[in-house]
Amino acid sequence: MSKNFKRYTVTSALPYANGPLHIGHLAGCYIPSDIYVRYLRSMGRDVAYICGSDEHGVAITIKARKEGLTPQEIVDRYHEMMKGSFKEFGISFDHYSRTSAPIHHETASGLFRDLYDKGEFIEQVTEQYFDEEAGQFLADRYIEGTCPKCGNERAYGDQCEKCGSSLSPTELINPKSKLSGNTPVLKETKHWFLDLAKYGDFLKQWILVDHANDWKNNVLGQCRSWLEAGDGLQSRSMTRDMDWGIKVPVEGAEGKVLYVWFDAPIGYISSTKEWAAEKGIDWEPYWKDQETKLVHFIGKDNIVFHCIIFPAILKTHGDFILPDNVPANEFLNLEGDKISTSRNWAVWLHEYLEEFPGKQDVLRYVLTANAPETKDNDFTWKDFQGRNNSELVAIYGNFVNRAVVLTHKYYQGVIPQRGKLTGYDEEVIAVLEEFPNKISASIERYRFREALSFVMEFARLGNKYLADTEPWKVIKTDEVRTATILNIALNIAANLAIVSEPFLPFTAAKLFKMFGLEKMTWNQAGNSQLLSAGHTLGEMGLLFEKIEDETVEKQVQKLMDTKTQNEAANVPVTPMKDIISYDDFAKLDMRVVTVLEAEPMPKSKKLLKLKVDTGLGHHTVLSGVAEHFDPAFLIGKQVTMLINLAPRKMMGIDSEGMILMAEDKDGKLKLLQPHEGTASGSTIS
Ligand code: B3M
Ligand code: ZN
Repeated sequence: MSKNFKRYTVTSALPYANGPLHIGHLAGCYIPSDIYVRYLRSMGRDVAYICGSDEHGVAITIKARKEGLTPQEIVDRYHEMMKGSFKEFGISFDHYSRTSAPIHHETASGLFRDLYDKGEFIEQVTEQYFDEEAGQFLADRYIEGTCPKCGNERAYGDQCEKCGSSLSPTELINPKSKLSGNTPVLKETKHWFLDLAKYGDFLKQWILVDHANDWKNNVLGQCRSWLEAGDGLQSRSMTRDMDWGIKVPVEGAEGKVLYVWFDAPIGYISSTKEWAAEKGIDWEPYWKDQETKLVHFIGKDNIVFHCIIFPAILKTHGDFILPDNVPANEFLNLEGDKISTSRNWAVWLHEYLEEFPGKQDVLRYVLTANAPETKDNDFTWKDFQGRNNSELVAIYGNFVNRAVVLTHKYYQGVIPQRGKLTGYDEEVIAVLEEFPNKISASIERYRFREALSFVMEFARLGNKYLADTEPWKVIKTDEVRTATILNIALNIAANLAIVSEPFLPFTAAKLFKMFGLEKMTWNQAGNSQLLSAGHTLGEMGLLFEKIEDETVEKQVQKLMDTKTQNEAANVPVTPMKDIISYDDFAKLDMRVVTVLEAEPMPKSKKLLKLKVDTGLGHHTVLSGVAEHFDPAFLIGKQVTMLINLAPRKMMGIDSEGMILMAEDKDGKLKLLQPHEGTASGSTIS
């Protein structure tokens, strides 16, 4: 199939250190890359699995502003948190670095300087939006305005999330600075552009021809639309006017940093350097030797950077290899809705770990079985429960459990000798011998869903074998036959452990322990005598357990609550009335009053008749609060009243003033009360 490489450099996108990780991250590129790498290691290959936190760019500075913290405080917090979540889910990076590391600053800055010295950048003065109040140029996401394509009023300077168009800030209609809310002005500034058009022909050949058959269709499709766009590839600025990031290492670039998408992919190289230094080996072959296979796992929104811009940079530099593949996934939705950090529409990994302790493999399983490999997909709690109960518990767990329990019961945990094989045994063994290759072939083509479905098919085969041969009945009449059945069943289970390991590493570890074995590798799989007779099994353990309706209902409820909260937050606040003078305000005589009596008004649903002590005497007020308060509740309460409102006759009674209330977004009324008892008649001003 594919060429045999000497070593592998596998990367997964560096997540922005601006928030916790959720299931969309795992499904997008971390689980697929981890499966691939675990498989390669099991095959005995030399692999560097590289990642780290992306700590630059406006994603970080915007979050810092929102939280009132410094960018450094933000990245310190989330770097640790993300690193911890990856570890808990068994994402087995060889190295997890961060782009604030000195070695990264050095590497990215060095690479920029190198291209600069070769004259690869076009220096260009352009007009960019500037916020005069904040005294700052506004990078992409600091500008919001109306999308010229779809009219969305909250489009960003670089992209409209509603219609998906990529934009430049000057295209926005009615642009506003997110820093001050003011309309920004255009001001001249110098930047360094990469002339991408120069690489157009090379990129077309390399991607659309050389990789036409091995790259995924969704990736090729996006590349084609960039490479074949009518006006060709546009040059892109590799610098920004910002103070958070890597300083531009040339003269006359004060106050400017490298564009985050220039520095972040270089983070893969710096992280590899850091890893190699710790191991005391040379990093260079992992990035420069043609016999190294470089694979970037990413989400679909990162395709242009990994397939066009970064390769153009590597190619121009000249020393580096280019990726052999960029298997990008599409997006994962949650219960039919786009995952969103700002709307809190997500399943957060740290919360999952608290609520489903020890069930990392269940999530890994569901996210792989339902991975958005070729199109966007949906995660639902119902599907999560269904796959756990009817696949992991009922098939995988049930099969392994029966084989192990029966061996303990009939043979004190010692693997029995196999006797003469039946035709059925031979058929099953033939399938067993073939399965690992079938799974390998899918993994090597980055088809992890398909690979996992084969793993499950293999477990199903074992389960069926036991159901068909019924050793628990045969034991009563034929001990030799029972021994043969269990020997074969245990060997299926041991093979299952090997091929499951990339997908379900925690489960595989438990299985190896249950078999009393060190971890076995892929090269050993496909052998029906992996476990030899006489070998003693280890201690039994529980692999999977049923997930009850109420457990998933609780999760669904949590999401519904989020939805309700979001909807409430979206109800607009009543706009401000016209400005008034102090004199207008001073005309209002507002007092704290005490309710002495309260009774319903006959024939009125809405009105209560109140007698209040205003400090100046007793007044009667009709108040439209009957649907909100019980008369008895109001008696004795201190409330706020406008006492000099012209009396009004209602239903034959003079109402001498107005009780003031707060009305919330749902139209609920709240009393306005002094926070401590106050003399009736105290003035409010
Ligand atoms: N941090 C974007 C993202 O998290 C970006 C990836 C960088 S990969 C070099 O989607
Ligand atoms: Zn739009």
